[in-house]
This record gives sequence, C-alpha cells and structure tokens, in this order.
Amino acid sequence: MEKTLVLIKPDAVQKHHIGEIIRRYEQEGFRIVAMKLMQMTKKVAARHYEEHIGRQYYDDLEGFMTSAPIVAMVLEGEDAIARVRKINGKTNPEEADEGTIRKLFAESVRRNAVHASDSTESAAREIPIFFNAAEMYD
Ligand code: FUP
Repeated sequence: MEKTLVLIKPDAVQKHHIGEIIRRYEQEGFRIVAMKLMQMTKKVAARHYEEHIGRQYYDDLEGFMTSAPIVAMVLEGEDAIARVRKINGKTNPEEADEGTIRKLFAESVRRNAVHASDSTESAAREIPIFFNAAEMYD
C-alpha cells in the first residue's frame, strides 16, 4: 500500500468541483486517510514547491496557490502514486488524456485543478507539510 498527497487547487475549489474530484478517487478504489480544507500560506507554498523556487513562473504559482482555500488529502492504495498521477493527467490540460481530472477541470498549466506527489520520495516529503501523525487515519 502506498500513500500520496493530493491537493485540490483553488481553481477547482472555487468552481465547486471538490465533490466530483473526490468521488473519482473513491470510485478508483483509493481510501482517504487524511483530509482538510485550508488556505496555503507563502511559507507552506515555498516548502511544497521548493524545487520550483527561482523559476520564472514561481511568483505566479505562489500567488495562485495562496489565493483561496485548497483541499489537502492523503490517498492510500496499491500503486497510489503512479495511479493518481495517471487519473490526474498531464500538467498542461491541452496534453491531458480524455477522462483525466485535468482534461475535465483544468483551465491552464497553472490553474490545473489538482496536485499529486510524483514519487515515493516526494510523497514522504510532502505529506508531513500538510498533516501530522494524529491527523492520519488507518
Ligand atoms: P505536476 O507534477 O504535474 O504538478 O507539474 P510540475 O511539477 O511540472 O509543476 C508544478 C506546478 O507548477 C504546476 F502544477 C503548475 C506550475 N507551473 C506553472 O505555473 N508553469 C509552468 O510552466 C510549469 C509549472
């Protein structure tokens, strides 16, 4: 069993897609083991997107991610990291496969509806940014 961090980003929260997105993950067989509605601070955004600091798009990314509430959750399941990335689709919605969450709901590379950890190392680094042990359920 693997755990992965998923964020429903401000664009999807503001367009009332939380329910549809969570339903998709549950239908695909994942278990929600942690979840909260929260607004990212610049500090949390910098920790979460530390490898993007200094890129030309970072300020816009930070501004967007801190602009309104997000839903943070930890999903658990077999091969969860790769499978959730597949369900989410490519970063750029124009390149995302039909039926993926980003194809359905993303507006652009920045306003792209969801985040999911891209490796076991990323998941291990990202999950504690959002949840402590007492907030995770088995
Ligand atoms: P992903 O792993 O699919 O979330 O994508 P990346 O790690 O490549 O990028 C993380 C986030 O940076 C994207 F979700 C949106 C933002 N980004 C931009 O805003 N512009 C870019 O050119 C690339 C990424």
